[in-house]
Amino acid sequence: MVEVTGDRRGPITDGFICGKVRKIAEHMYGEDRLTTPLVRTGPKGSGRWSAVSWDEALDHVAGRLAAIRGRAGGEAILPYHYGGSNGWLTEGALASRLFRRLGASNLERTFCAAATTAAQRGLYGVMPGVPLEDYVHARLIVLWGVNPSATGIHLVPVIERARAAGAKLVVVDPRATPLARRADLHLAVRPGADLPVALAVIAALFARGHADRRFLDAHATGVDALGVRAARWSIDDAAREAGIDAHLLDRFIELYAAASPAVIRPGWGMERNRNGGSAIAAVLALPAIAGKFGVRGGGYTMSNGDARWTITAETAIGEPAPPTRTINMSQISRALATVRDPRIECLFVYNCNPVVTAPDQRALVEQLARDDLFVVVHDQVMTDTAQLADVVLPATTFLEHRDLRRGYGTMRLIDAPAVAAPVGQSRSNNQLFGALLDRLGLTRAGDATSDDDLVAATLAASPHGAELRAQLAHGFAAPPGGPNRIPFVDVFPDTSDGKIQLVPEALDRAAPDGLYTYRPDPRSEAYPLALISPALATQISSTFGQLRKAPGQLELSPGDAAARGIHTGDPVRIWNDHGEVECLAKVTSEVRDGVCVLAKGLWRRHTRNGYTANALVPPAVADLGGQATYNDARVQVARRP
Ligand SMILES: Nc1nc2c(c(=O)[nH]1)N[C@H]1C(S)=C(S)[C@@H](COP(=O)(O)OP(=O)(O)OC[C@H]3O[C@@H](n4cnc5c(=O)[nH]c(N)nc54)[C@H](O)[C@@H]3O)O[C@H]1N2
Ligand SMILES: Nc1nc2c(c(=O)[nH]1)N[C@H]1C(S)=C(S)[C@@H](COP(=O)(O)OP(=O)(O)OC[C@H]3O[C@@H](n4cnc5c(=O)[nH]c(N)nc54)[C@H](O)[C@@H]3O)O[C@H]1N2
Ligand SMILES: [Mo]
Repeated sequence: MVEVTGDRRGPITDGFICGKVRKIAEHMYGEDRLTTPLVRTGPKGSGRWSAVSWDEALDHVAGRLAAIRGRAGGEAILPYHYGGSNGWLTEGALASRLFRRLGASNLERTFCAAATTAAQRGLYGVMPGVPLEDYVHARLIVLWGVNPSATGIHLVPVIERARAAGAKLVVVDPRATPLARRADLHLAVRPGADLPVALAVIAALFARGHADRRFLDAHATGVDALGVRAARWSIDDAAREAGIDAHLLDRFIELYAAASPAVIRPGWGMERNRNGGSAIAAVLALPAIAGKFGVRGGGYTMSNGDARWTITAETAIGEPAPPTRTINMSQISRALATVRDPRIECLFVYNCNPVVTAPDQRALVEQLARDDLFVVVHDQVMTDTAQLADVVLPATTFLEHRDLRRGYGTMRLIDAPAVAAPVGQSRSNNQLFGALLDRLGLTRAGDATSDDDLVAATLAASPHGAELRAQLAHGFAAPPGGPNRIPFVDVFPDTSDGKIQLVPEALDRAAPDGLYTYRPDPRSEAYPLALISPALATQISSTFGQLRKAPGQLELSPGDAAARGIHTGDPVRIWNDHGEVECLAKVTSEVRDGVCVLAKGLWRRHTRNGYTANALVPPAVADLGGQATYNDARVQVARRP
């Protein structure tokens, strides 16, 4: 493998890719790459390992799984995986078959997009949003808690083309992101205050006669109920809560009401706090209230995972999910400490690096270091999580195994072949889990086991399988119905009555205080600053963190820094009741007062005391979906002497 670049056949990729994945060769062939199975020989975390053969490693792991299951029951085993960058073959597939047949505990996967998915499904069901390509048609683009310059670079040129044709740009973000600096309007809200802002917009749209009554009568229920809840928020009150100028909010309302096509791109920054689910629901309600659907480039876009692919891995897995208990991955520190009957005795980690991506890092590190917890990690490099494992197994990268994956934003599916020889003895997830199924006597006649068979079984289970297979043979497939459907022209909600549920009953019951109820900012005298941990352009998740040389930096506003006598380059301490981080400060007017930033994806080596932003993130969950609340940390900061 010498170079990776963007496919020119894709209308969105258009020949370029992010700087992050361009580093893949360094990752594949670098010194941190795992090349053989390793078994711990010293105390946990000591870094003392002995290299063993795959046969020895598999015998050891299978033996421990069988022993734990025999003594304590299958639920004492917890598979721990996120798989944000994985497709159908490497996330799920044979791993699901293995852990289902073992009767292991289920994992509720809530690091990302859990609140968003709950809200979106509740309001619209499974409905594809506005294709990113269609943003060129928009007259107004609203980026709400999203930073495409770092996390969705292929949208940036589309936005620029729309702007060149006269479109306006609004950004709602506590930080002055690159696009916020170029926007027509930037609402620098306090983290967690999007809900009052969106409700005040809804209330004003109703009060000023901007609500599209004809559209709502035809396509929505819960209109009056939402109107009543939104009416609790005036523009002045919402602006005060969000710490923004009320005139700017007023301007946004008028811009949004007047523009068509208008499209909202909500990101994942706003879901990660106590109000996240209600906030995203209120934002997703805006295009319905204001009648923005029904034209090309009008509406909203989330991940477009809901493109109605009609594909499921269930047939290929060949084993229904057992009714075993469910553990929320975002509360793993507590689960390991407190869950009983049975206690979790084995954590099997793959596609995940929880030591630096899960909340409540200090407590999690303590739990993982326990001698009575058997930890297996399957990964490509020696991650911070692998450091604390009993057994480390070398995994292939996406260039060394096949995967069937869909775009995150784009409505495209690709069957990506292995194009490079696996480094060392690395094995794919299906090779690993297939071997464990065999060793544990859990493989059954008729199981699809090879990647070929798994892909064939997955496509065969789709009513559109033949059509998808034919397209895949030519590079990539579009969802049945095409990649450029217009919401409310070509696609409609698939809720029970086919209408938008503006106050879905199930969500109203699920949210602790009812949907659209604001829970106040948790800042206190002791912890007055909101710490958020967004992505950087150079680093988005924890992947490739081993290649990063630069130390972590806490970004502070000039006002907050001056109040604490802090200058750029100073060593600082950031703390709250959950943990403490020691790193360097950077003073910048790109963050608003009251907010500080420590990027996500840092590894333990990037700070002085070996803890990252995740040490300050509470193990609490958002109002919907069991979502992790990464941006709900409140902290104090001081200069270190
Ligand atoms: N190349 C590449 N692209 C990726 C990924 C990758 O690995 N590689 N990963 C993908 C993944 S998993 C994800 S989740 C996405 C994340 O994509 P984004 O949603 O863009 O990610 P973040 O940087 O977490 O947050 C976006 C913005 O939200 C702001 N924010 C924080 N809190 C709040 C709030 O309360 N309200 C508002 N309005 N804004 C807030 C932050 O300042 C930040 O600028 O990126 C995806 N994109
Ligand atoms: N503080 C803070 N923390 C956050 C967030 C935040 O905003 N703030 N955001 C959260 C978000 S949006 C996300 S998506 C999560 C991501 O959380 P994680 O999923 O834990 O993070 P990744 O860096 O994507 O880790 C994936 C790991 O899987 C490995 N891997 C990749 N492919 C394979 C494979 O095929 N097989 C195996 N066995 N391993 C593989 C990679 O080498 C990497 O170590 O982080 C969350 N953590
Ligand atoms: Mo994510």
